[in-house]
Amino acid sequence: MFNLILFGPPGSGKGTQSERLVEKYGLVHLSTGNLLREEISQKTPLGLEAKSFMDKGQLVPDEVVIGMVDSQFEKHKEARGFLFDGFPRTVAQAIALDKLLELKKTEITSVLALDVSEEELVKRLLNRGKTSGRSDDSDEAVIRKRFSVYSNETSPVAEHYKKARKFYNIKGEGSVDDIFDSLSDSIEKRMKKVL
Ligand code: B4P
Repeated sequence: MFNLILFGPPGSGKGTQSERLVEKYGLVHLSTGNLLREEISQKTPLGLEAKSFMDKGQLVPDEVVIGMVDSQFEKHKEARGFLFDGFPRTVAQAIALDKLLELKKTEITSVLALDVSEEELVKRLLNRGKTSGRSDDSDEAVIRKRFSVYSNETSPVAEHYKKARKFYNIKGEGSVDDIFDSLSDSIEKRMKKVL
């Protein structure tokens, strides 16, 4: 299997690039943000719990997110690989993911991290907030809170994968097409080694 993580702060383009990458490489797209928003729109108990965290710019508790990922694995037993988008966001989630993949006799191939300045991120998210109806994108204070959560809880995940020599930085500013080309180049280098 070929399992990728697309990593980066809120608004760095993980969702945008993932949609194209899964199509090009035939991977299953596993976006925890999208899964949570689906639960919210269906007003499930999990969705109602998640919304209270997301609206404040906080992370949804690890056990909720890990359970959700586990059931996606069950649903896609035949996948040739996964693209994880927005997951893992804590070291506990990264450790849980390693274990889940080990049970499937596979592992993360590489982590591609999108580098974008904070000023550009705020601009993108406020802009999306105008049209998406996402409550976590409309308020600059909530956006700033998401950055502080990212730097405290999510950036240590980078260290986890750096230690495993699986972490690669990619310039995340510029046109969507140029960033997609850089990601594709990096993926194809790793694919040659794995497949
Ligand atoms: P997510 O849904 O993962 O979303 P995100 O981090 O806000 O954005 P992403 O990086 O995907 O940006 P996008 O491509 O859309 O998380 C939302 C919330 O869910 C979290 O805050 C948290 O509460 C919860 N959550 C999710 N996963 C969790 C987990 N594992 N554990 C706990 N909680 C979790 O791009 C953003 C905007 O930029 C778009 O409008 C796009 O059009 C624009 N854009 C993209 N690329 C661009 C480019 N090159 N130039 C200009 N604009 C660009």
